[in-house]
Amino acid sequence: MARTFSGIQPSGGMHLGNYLGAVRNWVALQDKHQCIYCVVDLHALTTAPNPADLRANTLTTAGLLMSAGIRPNDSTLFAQSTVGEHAELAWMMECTVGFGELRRMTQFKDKSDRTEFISAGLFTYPALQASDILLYDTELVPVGEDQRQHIELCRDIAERFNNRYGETLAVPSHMIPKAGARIMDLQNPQDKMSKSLDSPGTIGLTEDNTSIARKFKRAVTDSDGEVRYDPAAKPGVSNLLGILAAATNRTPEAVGEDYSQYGALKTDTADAVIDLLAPIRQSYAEFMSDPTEITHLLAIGADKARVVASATLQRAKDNAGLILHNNSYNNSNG
Ligand code: ATP
Ligand code: LTN
Repeated sequence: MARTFSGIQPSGGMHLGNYLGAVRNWVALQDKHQCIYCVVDLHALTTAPNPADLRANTLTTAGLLMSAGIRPNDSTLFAQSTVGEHAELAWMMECTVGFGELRRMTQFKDKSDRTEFISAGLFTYPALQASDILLYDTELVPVGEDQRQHIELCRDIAERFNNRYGETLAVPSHMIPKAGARIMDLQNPQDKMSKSLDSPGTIGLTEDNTSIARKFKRAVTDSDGEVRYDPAAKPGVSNLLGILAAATNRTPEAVGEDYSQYGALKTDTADAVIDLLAPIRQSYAEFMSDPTEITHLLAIGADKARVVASATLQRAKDNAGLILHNNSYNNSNG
């Protein structure tokens, strides 16, 4: 069966953009593929979070994924740091990617502009991401638009590795949804909705209905009064159309034709989002009533992931000329 892999950072509460851009597709793919989903806590270390926050956010992110419909019995759900192969293959990926390639990554440029201490890990972040993906012979990587460049770089890394050392790593493709791939902040519609910005224009996945309705009511639009999908000229209105389209499985252009007033568009978008998120909020409350169960499920997931990851890592090390201690010991002992 084809394999799907994707990851999410435990950098705080998940938001509507994570759900519409990525997680909703993760859930749907479970019926077609063998799916592996990872809470990428090592990636979160790039910005030195408080340890207690990181630990708590890893559990709540896993809880949110299950509340959104990830089934740990069918899929493999685990925390990145518990499968050591990720960090080990990442070094080999760092030696396969070019400094110039990493320097062109727009996520690095954006994030380094916003931080005082720019860690080397923030710069080499896509090499660890390539390791995540390539360890599982992944065919498909469902992500939002902001990750397109990283997945393309991952393909280049895999191809370069294979050219150097012979066929070793499967070359993956990205899956980016037509609607919902880039949800913008409701207060600053020129910026993408983000966990780490902590903006009043972010809609959390477990936010209550009143708060969701209020945030949509206050969403920034413009003063020309025309409902039209035009992200460059009308970012606020286009974002509302994009959200409503993604939530109702239509195109933003088609949704735009149904409205002539901003007020009705805001109300209907809020209602559609409330319908989408209310069941997630309910099941999240149930999941979080027993966090030890989440820890237990993540441990089972890690055991499943390690079986695949260790085989790929051994193959990559062997092909690159690294000595496989276990094998040579076994061989010399018959
Ligand atoms: P951070 O702000 O901490 O960088 P984030 O909100 O960008 O976090 P990630 O953990 O980096 O979230 O991303 C998880 C998944 O959600 C990725 O596939 C990413 O492309 C997708 N995603 C993130 N933000 C959005 C958004 N605003 N619209 C659509 N998809 C998004
Ligand atoms: N870089 C991604 C998170 C991420 C990821 C991955 C996504 C880490 N490893 C592997 C897809 C596949 C982000 O910042 N959203």
